[in-house]
Amino acid sequence: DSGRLDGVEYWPDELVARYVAAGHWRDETLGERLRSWAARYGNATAVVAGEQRLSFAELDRRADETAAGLRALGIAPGDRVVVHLPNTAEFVVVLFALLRLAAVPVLALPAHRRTEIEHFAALADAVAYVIPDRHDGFDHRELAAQVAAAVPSLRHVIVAGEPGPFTALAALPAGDSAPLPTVDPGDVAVLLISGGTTGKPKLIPRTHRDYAYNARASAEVCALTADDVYLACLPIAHNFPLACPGLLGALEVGARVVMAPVPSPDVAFGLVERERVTVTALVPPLARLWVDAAEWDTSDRSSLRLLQVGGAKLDEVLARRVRPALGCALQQVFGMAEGLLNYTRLDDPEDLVAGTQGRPLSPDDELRVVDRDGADVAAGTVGELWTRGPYTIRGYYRAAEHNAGAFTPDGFYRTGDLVRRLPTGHLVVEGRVKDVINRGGENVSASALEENLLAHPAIAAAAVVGLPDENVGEAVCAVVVLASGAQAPKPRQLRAFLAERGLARFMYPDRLTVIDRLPLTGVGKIDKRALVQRLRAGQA
Ligand code: J2J
Repeated sequence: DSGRLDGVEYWPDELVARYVAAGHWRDETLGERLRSWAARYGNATAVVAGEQRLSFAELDRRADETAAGLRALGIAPGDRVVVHLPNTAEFVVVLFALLRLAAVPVLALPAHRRTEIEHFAALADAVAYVIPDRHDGFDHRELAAQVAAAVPSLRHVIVAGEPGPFTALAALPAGDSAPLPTVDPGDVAVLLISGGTTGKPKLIPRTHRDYAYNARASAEVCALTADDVYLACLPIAHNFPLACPGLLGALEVGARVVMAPVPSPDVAFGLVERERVTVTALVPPLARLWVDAAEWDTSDRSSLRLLQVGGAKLDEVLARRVRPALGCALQQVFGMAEGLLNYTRLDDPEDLVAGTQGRPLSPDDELRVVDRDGADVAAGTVGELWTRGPYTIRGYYRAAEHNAGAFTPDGFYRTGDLVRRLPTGHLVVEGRVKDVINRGGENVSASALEENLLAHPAIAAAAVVGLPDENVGEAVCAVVVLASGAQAPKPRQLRAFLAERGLARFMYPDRLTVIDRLPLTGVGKIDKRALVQRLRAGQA
């Protein structure tokens, strides 16, 4: 097709036929989905952000107006546009406007800064950059000036708010009512950012039909209906709150989406009470804050029925505290922006919900658990997860060289995640392939040690990393955050504790560092890369 973006690996014809025949892939584009939602749900509230409330019909109209304005600026089908907006109504309007123009949003996280934004903008040859004026104490217009100076393809900076020297989103040229371009369901809809905490982030091309399926099937697994109210706590540009089921899945069924400006319980609990929120999604460090805060916070959370937790391994002890503390069900989600989503099901027994990271969303998700040589491991043993399916990409955007290693010749994505598969099909995440520390020839699993450290009553959070060491090659460094009011365990006490738990001696940390808070990624996962940098610089 002439409309197809370059630098994208599309699915082979036989799989296209299969996913279409199965009914997963429909003749639908995300921009057109909004039109049918507006027809069906009309004046019902679609999006709540601060004091703004947009109905489905208003959202539809504003998306059209903004699309016309962006087109009048010169943004054309296939153009890439870096969208760097926090959880606001503008994010939703701009997203659908670009989708309708067949322009491709690159969905940056609010926490991204110059290094990341310049990398995305240059890699994608972005023509425009959409920003808030200020957010979280940071002036995005200053960043935009630097990015515009460094990236020659960038022609427009569009500002939600006070524009400074740039173009205000609220004052785009009027545009005309010429028909919008026809968009092919197999075309790239959005470029997501990869979550990997090693190496430069990659761009992930998601097509209209695969992403629509991703959202629709996720809404079904969560039994989402028009009576639900979804609270977007995590940054909305991230795959989890955007489409799992998130914003897109909620709108698909006529549910309302409430944008939380920050995910902390002091703000979010107020929104839960005010808007009668039924569902939300968090990463584990936030889930811990919520569960702890629920012990003393008296706001009314009785509307909550489901808390999704994913993005990193959820400690089983914390998992079991969710229902007693928050009065709602837990759903574990092991997902990735590259595609594959695993969910625990609403009717799964408690042990599976607390102790596993769920099972694949689609009957057409293909999973292999393999050893170092790429051979399938025996059932129930740990190996690397490889996957292929109706909403898993076949390659990163403009990354042919990297793709040769990250994907198999027959199109499986090598996730880099170590998992164990139970007879029920549920997966238990056992760490990352690269998160294994080679200590004098012994393999130390960072996640296994973290799990044991977290069992210590004085330890509230833990991250284990390897650091170069003259004697053992890589030393095992445990960085911990103490529980409030707790004393750091003495090395001898900690060793005795780990021995008591049956941990092999070579797994004991060589170094224990106590820190006030662990560095987090843009979506709120523990950022091990930043942690290693700090440790090497002697700052932790
Ligand atoms: C352990 N590791 C997990 C889990 C993700 C839903 C939920 C999460 C993401 C996400 C997402 C994990 N236990 N429950 O996109 O839609 C780690 C794995 C995985 C990587 C993907 C969604 N859930 N992970 O986190 O693209 O290592 O997506 O490969 O940001 O996070 O990161 P990301």
